[in-house]
Amino acid sequence: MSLTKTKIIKGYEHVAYLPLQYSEEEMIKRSTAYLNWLDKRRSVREFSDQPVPKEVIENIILSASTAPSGAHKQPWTFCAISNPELKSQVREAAEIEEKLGYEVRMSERWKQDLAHLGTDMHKPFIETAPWIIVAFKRVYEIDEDGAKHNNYYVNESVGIASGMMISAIHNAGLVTLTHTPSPMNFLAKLLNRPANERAFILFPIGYAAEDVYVPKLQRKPLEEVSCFYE
Ligand code: IYR
Repeated sequence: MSLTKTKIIKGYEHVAYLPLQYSEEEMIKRSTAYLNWLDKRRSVREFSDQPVPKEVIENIILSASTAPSGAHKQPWTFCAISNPELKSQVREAAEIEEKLGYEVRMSERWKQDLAHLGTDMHKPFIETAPWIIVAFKRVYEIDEDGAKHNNYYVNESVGIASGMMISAIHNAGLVTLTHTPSPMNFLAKLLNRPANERAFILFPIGYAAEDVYVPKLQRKPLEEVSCFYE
C-alpha cells in the first residue's frame, strides 16, 4: 500500500506535495550558504584525466533531468562519452569548427571580449576529461503512428536542465565548462543521433587539473543584475 496521498483533479491523478519549508532564519542561513557554495563554481579549462565513476555521471544526468520543461516533455537527451577514440573524434571535429570560428566567423570585437578568458581553437579538454556530456535538444517527437509533434519551449527547457546539470557537477566536486562549438551539427553525426535531436552544449566533466588557475573575474553586484518593485 502506498502512503502517498493521491487525488483526481480535472480527471488526472495528482499526488500530495510535501513542501520543504523553513523558518525565516533558517531560509536566510540556507540561501546564504547556497549562494556562497554556488559562487565557488568556476568554468575550468584544464582537466585531470583521473576517471570518474559512471554512477556519478548517471546521477548528474538524472539531476539535470529533474528540470521543469514545456508540457513536461523533457525535450533532451544527454549523451555521455568516455570512449577515448570517440572523444578524439569529437575533439578533432570541434577543433575544425573552432579554427574556422576563431579565424573566420568571429568578429574582432568578439575575440577581444574573450581574450581575458584565454579560450582559443584548441580543445584538449575534450580528450583529457574522463567524460564529456553533449546535451541535445529534442525539437520534436515522433509518435507510434509516425506523426511528428513539436516540443514546447525547447531552448528554455534544455537551458534550465543544463544549468541544473552544471550545479550537479559542482555538487559532486567536479568541474566543467560550457563548450559551444559552432556550428554543432558534427556532434549529431558523430554520435549517430536521430533527426529530431540538435546538439545544444558540450560539457567536459572531470576533476580539475592540479594547480589550475582561472581568470580573476568579478561577478556583477546585485544592483546591476536586478530591479526590485516593492
Ligand atoms: N565557442 C568558442 C568561442 C567561445 C565563445 C564564448 I561567448 C565563450 O564564452 C567562450 C568561447 C569556444 O568554445 O572556444
